[in-house]
Amino acid sequence: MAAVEVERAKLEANLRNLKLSGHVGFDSLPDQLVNKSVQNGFVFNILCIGETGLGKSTLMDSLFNTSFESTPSPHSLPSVKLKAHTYELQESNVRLKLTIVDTVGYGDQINKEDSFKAVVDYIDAQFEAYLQEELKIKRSLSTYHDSRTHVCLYFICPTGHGLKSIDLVCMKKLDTKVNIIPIIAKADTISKTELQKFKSKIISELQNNGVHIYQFPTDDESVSDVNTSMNAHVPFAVVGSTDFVRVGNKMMRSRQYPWGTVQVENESHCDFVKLREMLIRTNMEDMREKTHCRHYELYRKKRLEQMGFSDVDSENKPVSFQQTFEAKRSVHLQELQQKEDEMRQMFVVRVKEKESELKDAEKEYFHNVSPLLNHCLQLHGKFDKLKKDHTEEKKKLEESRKKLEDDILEFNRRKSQIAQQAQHHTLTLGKSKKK
Ligand SMILES: Nc1nc2c(ncn2[C@@H]2O[C@H](COP(=O)(O)OP(=O)(O)OP(=O)(O)O)[C@@H](O)[C@H]2O)c(=O)[nH]1
Ligand SMILES: [Mg+2]
Repeated sequence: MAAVEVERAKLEANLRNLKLSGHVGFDSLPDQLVNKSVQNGFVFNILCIGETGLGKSTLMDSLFNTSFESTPSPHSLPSVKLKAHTYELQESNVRLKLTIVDTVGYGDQINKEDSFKAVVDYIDAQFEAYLQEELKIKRSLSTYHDSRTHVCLYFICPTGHGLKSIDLVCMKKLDTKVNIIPIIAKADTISKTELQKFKSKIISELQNNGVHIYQFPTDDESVSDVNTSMNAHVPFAVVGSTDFVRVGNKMMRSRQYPWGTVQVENESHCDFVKLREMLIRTNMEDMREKTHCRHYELYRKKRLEQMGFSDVDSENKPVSFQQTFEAKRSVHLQELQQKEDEMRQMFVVRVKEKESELKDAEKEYFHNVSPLLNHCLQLHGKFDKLKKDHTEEKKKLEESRKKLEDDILEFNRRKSQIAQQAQHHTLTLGKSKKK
């Protein structure tokens, strides 16, 4: 026996039953509870899963005897989506915040393998939102709008041929997350004898595939008889309508055909009244409770375990939240330290690698580039020497040219001088001859 259970058994052994000698007043506790609940109002969330045009919106209008806004969906959507609408309803002094979630495009895709995914994700998202609110330090659960799905009405096509695989797959995925009530939609399209066979076929298919649908509770004496008999009528064959036909002096919700009228609220025509009775009038609170205590609890347990929390340690001894947190923290710090060491080692290795790469590059430089550079330097020296020689040569040539030019000038001067002298001599000779 675990230590906690031993402790509890000890406490119970010390309990004494006492009889009060007069009226104290705590017998008013249930009334206090009722008053408080009425003041706060109630929340109820319905998820309608069914193929496009199967009568989901019409049935909701019929169930709550009102007209919720709705637009028909096309058959061409590439994937399934969920649409939620919330309404504030009031009956006598009881306020109900009702959310109706509808599948849009369900069963319209060629590949229906993932049709259930959008639904599962939606339900999980509502659980997660509630869990996050619950885990907050400053939480306000009393004013929080609880959007967890309390019931899923699964609309079955009135084919008369049992369930489609999409129905079985989807219900199987959802049966641990939500209270499923399967209903046969548009039941006015099936004959009475066919309907009985159809119902039995659906139930046996659900059983054979291990799908757990919601059972109306039979542990409460006040409702156990009615609930037991109603459990035998599931799946309810329902008809919905937005039209009213006068029957006697009353306007009745009905569907009129050339051959007669189907009255929605007539129990010999369909199971609509049974569904309304079970869903709204008798078991609404049970569904709210099962959602919180069974389905949400399961989700919460899985999520907290995923996060690494547990009520017991590896030796099956109870551990507190703080101990788990501290253990997780030290593991985390160790991991961080290990990562830091690994990174440091990696850094050292990388630096060494880079150093050896640099050395190799240096070696290669001296091996290949340096001789080239030497050769270049030699060439450069030779070029400088040649340039110097060339300048000197040029200078010498320039001097010789200048000297030559001077010589030519001198020569020309002398030549003209001699020429003048010669002319003068000739003239002188001529004069002397004439004499
Ligand atoms: N025969 C029959 N027709 C019905 C019933 N309920 C609704 N319809 C008709 O089916 C058509 C579609 O009904 P809706 O209530 O819009 O169906 P829905 O599932 O909400 O459709 P989407 O939102 O477009 O997917 C309408 O023409 C309704 O009059 C029913 O119980 N029997
Ligand atoms: Mg609709």
